Amino acid sequence: MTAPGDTPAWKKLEDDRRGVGEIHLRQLFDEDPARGESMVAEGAGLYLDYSKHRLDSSTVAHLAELAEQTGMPGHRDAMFRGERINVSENRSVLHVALRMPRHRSLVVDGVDVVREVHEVLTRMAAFCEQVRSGSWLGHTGMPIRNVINVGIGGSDLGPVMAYEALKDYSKRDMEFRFVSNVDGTDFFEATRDLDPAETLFIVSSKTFTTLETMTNAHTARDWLLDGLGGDRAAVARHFVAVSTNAEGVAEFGIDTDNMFGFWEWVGGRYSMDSAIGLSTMLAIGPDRFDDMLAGFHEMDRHFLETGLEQNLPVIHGLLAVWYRNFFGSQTQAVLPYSEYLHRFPAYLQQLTMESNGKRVTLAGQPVSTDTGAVFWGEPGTNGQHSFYQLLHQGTEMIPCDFIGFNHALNPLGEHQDLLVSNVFAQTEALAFGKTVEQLEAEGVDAALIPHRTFPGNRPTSTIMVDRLTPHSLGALVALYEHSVFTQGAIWGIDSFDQWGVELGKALAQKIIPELTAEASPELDHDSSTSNLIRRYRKAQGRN
Ligand code: G6Q
Repeated sequence: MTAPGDTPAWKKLEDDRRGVGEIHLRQLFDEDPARGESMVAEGAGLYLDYSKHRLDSSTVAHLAELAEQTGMPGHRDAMFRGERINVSENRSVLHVALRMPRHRSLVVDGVDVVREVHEVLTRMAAFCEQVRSGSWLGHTGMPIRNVINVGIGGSDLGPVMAYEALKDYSKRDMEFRFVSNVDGTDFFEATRDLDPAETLFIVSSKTFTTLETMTNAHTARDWLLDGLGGDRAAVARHFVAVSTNAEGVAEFGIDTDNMFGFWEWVGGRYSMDSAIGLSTMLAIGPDRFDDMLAGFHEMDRHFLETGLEQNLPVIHGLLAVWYRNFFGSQTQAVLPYSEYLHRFPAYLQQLTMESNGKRVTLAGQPVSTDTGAVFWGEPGTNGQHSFYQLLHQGTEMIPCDFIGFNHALNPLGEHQDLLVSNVFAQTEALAFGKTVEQLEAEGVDAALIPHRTFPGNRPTSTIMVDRLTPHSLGALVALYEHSVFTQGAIWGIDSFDQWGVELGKALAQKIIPELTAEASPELDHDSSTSNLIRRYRKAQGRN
């Protein structure tokens, strides 16, 4: 793989940055009034308008050359073939196999992974039918009304986001909750008003060793047994597991017949469409879960089969590279105009920042260019009444994704038209701003003109979707997954490991016994950490 900075395309892009990159969007639209119709791409039911970006079609061609010259398309094909592109963990990266149709086959290391995927999906569907129909009974003979997913990180963020996003399609007479934080408050608040006799826990953990999840799972087991009179046989009717660690699941006391597996080639943050999506399937039902997988798959095919300059995830990823590397943009905002997508930015934070927050190349050398930006966001229109001020008039230029829908799921009066008018108005204002001349023509007081001027030239993508459905959610998530892939491949990094997260898993282990030991422990930390430990011990009445 060639380092991005060593490619001929990089030099052209440096020129573009000094050329078209300095031209105001007002002028770019004056010179090419049709760019709003030509700088668009469509695929898997999504429409991307990237005309309000600080580039022209030749820059897009140069960015596509950068992708070619860094070997991105070959890397993509290697992922789809099941090659071990996660080099630091020596693993294949096959979330795309999770959504391949049943008739397909993908043999990796002698195993047809698609067949295995569908075996698990079939078992999940049978289980979900039982719970949803009320035929799966709890220990005391009552049907399940409450489902609590216990997991963290990739075993939580996808399930929460998908449940919230697809709530309109969910079984409304069931309650779905999610416990992730090791802060006992999370468990307490999730269970305080529930009857254990009607509650099912899904313990979701790829490794089944994660501190937070195992702590919450043990607390859940105690809560259940306390509530149901202590008969350990109750666990089998109220606990199921989603994991790759059958031994750990059995040790916990969950019958492995009630375990839904997945594979080491599914990264946590790429797992919401695996068995980790069991809570999603319980909420929306197996058929709609299939629709979601079909949406993912349609975007996978688009990514694999469409030319780079018409390829949504590729264009999206190239734009991220353009701003990160040529404008020095450190952050990117994601602004979904749907209340149902209120957890989507948090989900994307993990997908993007855990994947591309890397500082060495696949070969272990320091990278020669900046890598992943900070992702953040909130749903519109709420964000407009807070941080959009900085987007419009701050000193930073922050590229934004606006995500809008043609049709509301809850059409009420004129809400939908008002909502979408805000999408269009915001992107227009960010691009074109408001000039001194316009303000003067409006008769604005001269002293106020500097305050009321909007520089514009602030880039946005508009992603329009017909309606939020399981299918379109799948396509939207896959768009971002493959955009992240495109960026990581160009930067030559491993987007599929997460050693920074592993560090967090190990660090607390040393300090736990130092906090809990009866006798004052020997501390060999820095003075700040040791002092904080001593103060905390004192607050607990320990010396
Ligand atoms: C995701 C990360 C991380 C992981 C959690 C939970 O890509 O690896 O967020 O999902 O740490 O891990 P377990 O599923 O093993 O409990």
